[in-house]
Amino acid sequence: MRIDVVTIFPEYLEPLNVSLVGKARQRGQLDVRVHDLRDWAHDKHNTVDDTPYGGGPGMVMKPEPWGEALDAVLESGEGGESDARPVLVVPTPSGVPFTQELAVELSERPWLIFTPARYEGIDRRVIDAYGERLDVREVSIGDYVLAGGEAPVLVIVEAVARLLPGVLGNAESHRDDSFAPGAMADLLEGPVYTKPPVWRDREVPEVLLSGHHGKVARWRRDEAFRRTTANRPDLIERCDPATLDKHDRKLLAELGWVERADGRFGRVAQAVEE
Ligand code: ABV
Repeated sequence: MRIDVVTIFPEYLEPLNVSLVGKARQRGQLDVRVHDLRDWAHDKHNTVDDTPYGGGPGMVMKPEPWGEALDAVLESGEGGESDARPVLVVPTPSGVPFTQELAVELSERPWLIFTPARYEGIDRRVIDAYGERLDVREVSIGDYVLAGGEAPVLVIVEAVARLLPGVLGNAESHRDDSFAPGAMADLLEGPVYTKPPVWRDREVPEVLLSGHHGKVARWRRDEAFRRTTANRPDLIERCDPATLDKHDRKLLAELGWVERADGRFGRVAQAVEE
């Protein structure tokens, strides 16, 4: 897979040289190219932003440097690995939520181009113009506002890179990831333990030492339900009831969840305090 990143802070992308992504690059599984947007800003101060039409706070990134940068990146791919339509990934708080499903989709494409913005964003005409030549995905990594799209690029690239064939070692592997399609049906993962069996008077749950695979699997599933109900009740609410057995239903009931008429689960209505 080829990944291009155009940014005014190339040094912000240094973490792409280390750990899983860095190793994938060394092995030739990933071709990452980081470009400085200011290379395509030609005035004395390499200006990349200007005041917004219509007024308002902040600055907007000018279209001309982005246009030249993207043309140069696209031209560098001609005749190469990149005959397929590249994906233009634009991190923005107004994008679609970045999910494991989107990570899988992106991991199946040969060429991703990221355009992290600072200031209030990029002049809209850039995204509209390149939308005619590229598959644009405006993506948000969560409901909070950052100072720029560089940190989201690091997040998205790592989530995608670990899905590429041969990138994850066998010790890791993503079959059981929370959120992986086909993991424990949309439940969060429970707690994990390793040696020693007693640490500061705290014992590893006995069932994990029992060697009883069936009991271990059930315990893990119970812990997954406890965590998911506590931290992500929204996942329980949209859980497919057909994936729940009698034991699951009993546990959910103990945790204060009830099966509604449509089969889905909801929190037991709480009495309103005086
Ligand atoms: C991109 N906040 S994505 C650019 N959550 C600026 C801020 C920002 C993003 C996100």
